[in-house]
Amino acid sequence: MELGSTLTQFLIEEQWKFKEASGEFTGLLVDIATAAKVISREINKAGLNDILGYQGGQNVHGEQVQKLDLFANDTFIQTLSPAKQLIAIVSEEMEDPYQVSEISPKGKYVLLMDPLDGSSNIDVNISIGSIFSIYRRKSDGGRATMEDFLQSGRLQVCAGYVLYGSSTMLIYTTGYGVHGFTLDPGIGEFLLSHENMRIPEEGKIYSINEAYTSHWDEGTRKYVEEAKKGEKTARYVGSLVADFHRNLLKGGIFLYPADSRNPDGKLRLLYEASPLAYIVEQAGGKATTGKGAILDLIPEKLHQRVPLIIGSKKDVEHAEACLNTHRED
Ligand code: P6P
Repeated sequence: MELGSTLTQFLIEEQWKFKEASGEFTGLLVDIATAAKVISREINKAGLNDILGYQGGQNVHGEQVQKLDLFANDTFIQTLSPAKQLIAIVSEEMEDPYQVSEISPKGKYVLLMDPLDGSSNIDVNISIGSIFSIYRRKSDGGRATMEDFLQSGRLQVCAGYVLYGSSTMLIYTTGYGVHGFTLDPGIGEFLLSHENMRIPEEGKIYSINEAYTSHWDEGTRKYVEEAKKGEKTARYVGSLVADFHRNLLKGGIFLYPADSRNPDGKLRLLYEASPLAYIVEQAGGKATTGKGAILDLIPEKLHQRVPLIIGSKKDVEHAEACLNTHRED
């Protein structure tokens, strides 16, 4: 039986295309995949291990932190720190960056992540995900500084996510297409299943939480109204990675816009919107705040929120037109 390319084989073949590549980056992605396997194993038996339910603590944003959020955060840190390629890790679960530079002074990269997004869905067995973004350090030597993290999304060297769903998938881009790998738990390998993923130019799915209709601005209301009049159907999982991945495969648009309660939306720029924006643009789609491309934003704070409208090019352009025609500011 043809096994197909493993993630490691694929990464090494990709690395050979760049004669100056040192292999450090390949090692970093392999370690991310290792962490994903450990997290996937834990998620798949969470109900049995009584790992469900609130840790009782809260994260930096005052949100209840589920045990698996902490487990995922710790797993990435424990797996990636010894690798020596990273000088620091930023995580939704940690107020400040985790400095690794003491043990890896020659590290070239910083990693920003949402270790487990959508964790409120854990208890009800809905797909959840990890999202990551990697940049080259800008500071020269020593501990990582804010300039290493607050970089435009266009400077990402890699962006990816892991979807813990009916199967566990790892999807990533390094600027040379979007590639998807499916975990075969029987052999513990991520196997190439979706090479050069492309998002359909237009889709039939719109994804937004319509419970907030009364808080939307006129432009958002107008877009959703037109979507309803058209051929579209509504799908909303409430788990960003699941909603994004479905649209990447089938086409469609996901919107978490600014509204009267959240003028900057809910989702985080550095480790949610920006990596997914890099992936969707590499797959031929678009990602905008409604006023401009996500990847053109210059971040000001580690945990800053941003409105996110992302998906098929034509759908996002139509949504942008509605938002700008009916802009209230
Ligand atoms: P709402 C999950 O908590 C999350 O961060 C994303 O995964 C998801 O897209 C969004 O929030 C859902 O938010 O306000 O619709 O429940």
